[in-house]
Amino acid sequence: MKLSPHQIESFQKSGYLAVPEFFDSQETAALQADIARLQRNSFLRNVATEGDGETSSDTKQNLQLCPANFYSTLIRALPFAPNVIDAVTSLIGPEITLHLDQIFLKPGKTGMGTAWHQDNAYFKIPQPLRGTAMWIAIHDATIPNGTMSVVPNAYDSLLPHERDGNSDHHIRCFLDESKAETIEIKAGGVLFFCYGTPHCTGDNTTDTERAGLAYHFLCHDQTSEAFYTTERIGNPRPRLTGPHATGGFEEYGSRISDTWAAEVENAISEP
Ligand SMILES: O=C(O)CCC(=O)C(=O)O
Repeated sequence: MKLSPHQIESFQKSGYLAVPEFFDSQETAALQADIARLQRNSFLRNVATEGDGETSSDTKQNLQLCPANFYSTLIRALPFAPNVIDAVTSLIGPEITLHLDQIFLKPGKTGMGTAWHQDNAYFKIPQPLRGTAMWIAIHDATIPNGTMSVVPNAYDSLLPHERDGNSDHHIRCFLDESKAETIEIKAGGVLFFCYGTPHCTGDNTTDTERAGLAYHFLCHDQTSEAFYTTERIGNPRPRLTGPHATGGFEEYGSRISDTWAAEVENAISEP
């Protein structure tokens, strides 16, 4: 899927872009099956706390796995998929690197949202429009199950952030929520939002779980040498395009590009 000039302009103006049906039904089924496997094996951790930012909550759940690529060759392969590389380079390219990947899963009824924040409060790149999240709706993301909200045209200035008492590590900001847009998106759809765009998710008030798989990409011109070495803290940061890109070989020790289609087949054919 190639993004149109209108979509690219819309992202660059408002700081976000929703793309329904970015992944087809087979790819979406593969991601659903693989995330169910990770959950079955208890790889996701409840990061929700009782308001003090420390005490693990028994009643609320914000299940997270970060990074997830160590546990799933499918999740590892996805950023190398040609349509992902095409879309991300057209938004923030030309030389793009995968910064981070993570899963957020909100069980039915007890699932808790993630508070308002700007990713650049964590990442601190010089130009917040040169990095983007790609948040994939693994299940239909609706208002009742706490889909993503964003504030458009607000990426330029970094708001003050503080520790979020409802999470053991997240930070949060406070803003005028009347400017927010809540985006409902079916499973397989994608929401791109740049590192400066304020965003949050809501509680899941339905009976069924909802997950999002988030990747963060940035343009190489926003990085330093330390980004790939001392600041990496054990998480590979594969270069996806540009003269240093090796199809994942340098970062993972084997070629990952061209494996997406086979990984999808594999994930859906597993019992
Ligand atoms: O899915 C969520 O609850 C939050 C995702 C998020 O904040 C992010 O991807 O930056």
